[in-house]
Amino acid sequence: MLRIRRSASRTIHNLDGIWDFQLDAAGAGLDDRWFAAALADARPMPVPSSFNDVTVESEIHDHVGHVWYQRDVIAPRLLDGERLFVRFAAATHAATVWVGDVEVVSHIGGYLPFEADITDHVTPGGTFRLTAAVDNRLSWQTIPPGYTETDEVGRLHQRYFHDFYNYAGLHRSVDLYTRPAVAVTDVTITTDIDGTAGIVRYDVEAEGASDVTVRVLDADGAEVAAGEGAIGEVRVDDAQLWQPGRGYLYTLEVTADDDVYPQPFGIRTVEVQDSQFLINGEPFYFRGYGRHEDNLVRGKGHDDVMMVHDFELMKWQGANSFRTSHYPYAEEVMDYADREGFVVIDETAAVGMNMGLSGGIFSGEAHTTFSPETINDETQKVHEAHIRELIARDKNHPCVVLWSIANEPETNTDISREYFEPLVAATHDADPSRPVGYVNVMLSTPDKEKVADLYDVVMLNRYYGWYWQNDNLPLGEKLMREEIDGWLELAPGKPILFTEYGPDTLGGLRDLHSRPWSEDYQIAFFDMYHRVFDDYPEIVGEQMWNFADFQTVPGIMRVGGNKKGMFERDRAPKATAYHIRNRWQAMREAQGS
Ligand code: GCB
Repeated sequence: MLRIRRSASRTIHNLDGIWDFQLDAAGAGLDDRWFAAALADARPMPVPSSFNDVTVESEIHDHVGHVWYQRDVIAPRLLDGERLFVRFAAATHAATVWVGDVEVVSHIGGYLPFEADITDHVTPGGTFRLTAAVDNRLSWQTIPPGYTETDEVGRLHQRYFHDFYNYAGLHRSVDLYTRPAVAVTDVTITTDIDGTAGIVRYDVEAEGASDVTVRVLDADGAEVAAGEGAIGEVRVDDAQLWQPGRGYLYTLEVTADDDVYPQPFGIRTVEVQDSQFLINGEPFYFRGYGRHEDNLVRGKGHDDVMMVHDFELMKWQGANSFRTSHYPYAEEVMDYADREGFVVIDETAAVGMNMGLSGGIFSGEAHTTFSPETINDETQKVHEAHIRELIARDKNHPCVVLWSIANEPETNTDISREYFEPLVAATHDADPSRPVGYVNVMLSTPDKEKVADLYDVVMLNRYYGWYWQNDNLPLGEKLMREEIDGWLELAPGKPILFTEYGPDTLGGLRDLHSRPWSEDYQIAFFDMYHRVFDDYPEIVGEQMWNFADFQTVPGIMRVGGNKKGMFERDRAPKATAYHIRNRWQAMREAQGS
C-alpha cells in the first residue's frame, strides 16, 4: 500500500489527538452497535499510543478484547470527482471501522496500514462520526500467534509466545486524504548500477489512466531523467548512490492523468555472494541492534521525538543498521532510516512460533507448534498475506536490504519445512530483488536445522553465556565456535549474521567479578562474542539484543521488563554503550560507513 503523501493533487487531514475511548469489558459493543451513537461512557485517549499505560487503571492495562475509539471529523470539501479516504497506519491487532453507521473497512494484523474510500458515506463540509473497534486478541491463526483462556476464578488471559508486552491500540497516525478518482494506486521501483549511471525501473498502477509519465528528481528537486508509460526504465547519469551512512534520495514523480504521486527512492544494489553481503557491490558489515517500538507511557505508540532521539543514539554509537524485531515498524521510521542511511532488516510479525521455547514448569502449558489445532494451514495463509502486505508497503525503501520472514520459529522438524517452503517462495515472488532470511533459534543448531538451504543468509540469535552456560563465558565461547564451524559446513557460501546476543543487565549494577546481571558481565559477554566474530570472515554482522530495555509480559523470567538493552528504557546509557561505541566507531572509521 502506498504511503500517503501530499502533492499538487493530494491533501492530507491528520486526525491524531485526543479521541473518545471505551473499554468493551463485556464484549457487547458489536451486538449493541456502539458505532451508531456517541460512546456512552467515553474517556479521553491519545492517538497515536498504546492504551495500556496511559491511565492508572489495571482494568484498562490488562484488558483482553475490544476497545472502541471514536471522534467527530469534518469532511473536507472535494474538487470535482475527488475521492476521500480514511487511512489507519496501524491498529493492533485487528480493527473494524465505521463512518457514521456504515462499516467501511476491517483489517487483521497489528502493524500494517489499511484504508477505505469513504467519499460516498460523508457530506463534504459536514461532520461525521468515525468509530474504530480495535481487538487486541491473538489466536493460533494470527501473526503473531497466541490464544485466550479463562482461569478458574473467571479471569480472561491472553497467552502468547514472545516476551515483549502485548501493547495495543491505535499505535500510528490516522488520516483522511484526498486524491483524484483516477489515481496512482501502486508504484514499484527497482534500481541497478551501470558504471557511473543508475538504472531505474518502474511499474505504476493507475487504473483508467490514459496518460502516465514519470520524472526523476534529484535531492534538490532538479529533473535528471523522465519517461513515459506505466512501465519503463530510465537512466540517471552520474548517479548519487544510496549508501550506508549516506542516504541520498531521488524522487520518482509519477503523473497519471490529473494525479501526481511523489515516490522517494534510492539507487543501490543488494546481493549475496561468496559469504558476503554486498551493497553497491561492496561487502557490508552490519553493526547495530534488534530493537522494539517501546517507550514509557506510550508503549508502541509512534512518536517522532523518541524516533529521532533513538537514531541520534544509534549514530552516536557508530551503528549502521537495525532489525525491525519483531514486526513492521512505523512508516515514519522506515522513511527516516532511508534518509539517514541506516540499513534495515525488515521483519514480519511472525514471532513466537516455537513451542519448544514454551512449556515446562516456568512457562506454562506445552503445545505442539504445527498441528491442525495450533499453527496450521490457515495460519500459513495469514502469514503469506502478511508477508505480501509488508512487501507492498516497504518495497521502495532503499534502507530495506533483507526480508526476515520469522523470528525464531520451529525449524528442526519436517513439518516446519512444509510450512516455510511456500512462504520463502511467496517472498521471492513478491520481491525478486532482495535476499530472504529467517532468524534461527538456538534449538535449531546445524545438526538439527531443516530449512537453512531455503534462505539466502544465516541469521542467528545466540545466548551462549546467558540462557546457556550462564556465568561461564569460556565454555560458551568454545561451544559457539563449534556451532559456527557447523554452519560453515551446512550452509557454505552464505553470510552469517548474529541478529541477537546479549545478557540481561541491571543498569548501575557493577561487579568486580563480572557476575551475570552486572554491567561488567555485559561488557565481558560482548567482548567474548566480538572476539569470535572477528575470527570469521563469513560473519558479516553483529546486531546485539537489544538497543534498549523494554516492557515484557509479566512473569518470573523478567524483573521490570527485558534488561538486555545497551540503553535503559528511558535511554540512559549503560556502561556497555560506551564500550561498544569505541568498537563501532573504530570500525566505522576503518570501513568508511
Ligand atoms: C530471543 C527473542 C527475543 C527475546 C530474547 C530474550 O531469542 O528473539 O524476542 O526478547 O530472546 O531476551 O530472551
